[in-house]
Amino acid sequence: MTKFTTFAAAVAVAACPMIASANTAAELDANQDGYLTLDELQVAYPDMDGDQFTLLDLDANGALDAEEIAAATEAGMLPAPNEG
Ligand SMILES: [Ca+2]
Ligand SMILES: [Ca+2]
Repeated sequence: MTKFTTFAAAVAVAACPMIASANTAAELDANQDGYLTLDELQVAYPDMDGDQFTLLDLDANGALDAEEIAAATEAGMLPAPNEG
């Protein structure tokens, strides 16, 4: 069983879910659930308010998924934070 457990752990690491295409979004995703909430966005974008967030949250589920983040970025509404 030890061998199997080790193998399973290795697979789990290799299969670690990736957030689609957005490193920045992944970094902002504090709880790593794959979605950015207003609170998470405000860490990088303190000026983001509820009205802006509502505009970005296309399906109005209270969180931005990868598609919504990509759309917001393309629209210039979610500028990449300065990278040092
Ligand atoms: Ca999150
Ligand atoms: Ca959404």
